Amino acid sequence: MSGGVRLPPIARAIASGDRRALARVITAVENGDPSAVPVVRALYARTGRAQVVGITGPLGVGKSSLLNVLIAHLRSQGFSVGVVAVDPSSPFSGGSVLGDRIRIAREPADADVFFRSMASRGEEGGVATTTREVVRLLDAAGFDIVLVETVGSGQVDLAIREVASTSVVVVVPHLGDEVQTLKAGLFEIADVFCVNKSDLPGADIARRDLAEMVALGIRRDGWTPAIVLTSALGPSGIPELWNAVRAHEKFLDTSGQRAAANRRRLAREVVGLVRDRVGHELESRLERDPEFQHLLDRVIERRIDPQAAADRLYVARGRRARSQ
Ligand SMILES: Nc1nc2c(ncn2[C@@H]2O[C@H](COP(=O)(O)OP(=O)(O)OP(=O)(O)O)[C@@H](O)[C@H]2O)c(=O)[nH]1
Ligand SMILES: [Mg+2]
Repeated sequence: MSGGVRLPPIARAIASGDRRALARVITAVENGDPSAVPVVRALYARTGRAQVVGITGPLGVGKSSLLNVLIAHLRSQGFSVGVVAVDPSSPFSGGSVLGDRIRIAREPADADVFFRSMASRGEEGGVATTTREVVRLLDAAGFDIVLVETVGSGQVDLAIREVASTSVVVVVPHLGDEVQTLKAGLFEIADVFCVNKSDLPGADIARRDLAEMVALGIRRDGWTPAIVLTSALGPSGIPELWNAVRAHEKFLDTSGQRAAANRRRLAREVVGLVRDRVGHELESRLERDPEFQHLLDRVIERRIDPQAAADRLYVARGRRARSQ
């Protein structure tokens, strides 16, 4: 879509800073309401301006508490901040639980902070798509910085990589086995390691362990992950945390990695959308396809194996596509 396209009224409202319109469309996105689709699409041309930072890490390490003090720091510098917290427990089935879990103190009057928590309903890919769309809405709504909190496991990590230009992995002193897990999964996505709860003993040991780990691994993009110590309680280390994020953002610009990563992300998104469509189309067509049903009978009877059935269908599909 080009600049001259007229926006639907609700999209225009979002772009001009109407927070209620924003909240309403985010709810629609979360609910998979088709009315959100044209709004998100119309606003795409206005996205790409916000700086999107992911905050991830194991349960209870203090991600929400950190966000809370980070927001205050960013507000004191004049930035507007949108926050999406992808919560592992469903806020819809357990509203009171959510109240305990998310400890973001909000100034209701401050229109330059917008906070939203979302359930991660566990459906594959769903969180990633929803998160991406909500981040884009916040971006189009004009927030300078968008912070995304997710718990570091499984699909949610992928979501972070797909939406954030800088990812902060939060850990706590006494990492122990956690370091092993981190090595496997989170290391590639950690642009900044944040050792939170550094008011507790063992923070320096954690820093040293992480430094050893960082020294061992060479990242493909050439960035050396920063390590910062914070406490959300003091608070302390918050400006340092933000400086580390900024240093990574600067690296993205000077190294050309921002453009490359952006291109890769969007390529994955478009390919994923095509794959979804092809998959759905194929599924519904195969259900009605006598050849498929016949092959399936033979698979059930153990006369051919599933791979062989797939081979035949794939070849037949190619033939059909060529003859069209
Ligand atoms: N001592 C200490 N406690 C902290 C610090 N930051 C957070 N906490 C405490 O750790 C607990 C968990 O904090 P949260 O901010 O909810 O952690 P979280 O990572 O967002 O938790 P989940 O979203 O449930 O994964 C709370 O009791 C906080 O008060 C810190 O810097 N030092
Ligand atoms: Mg939290």
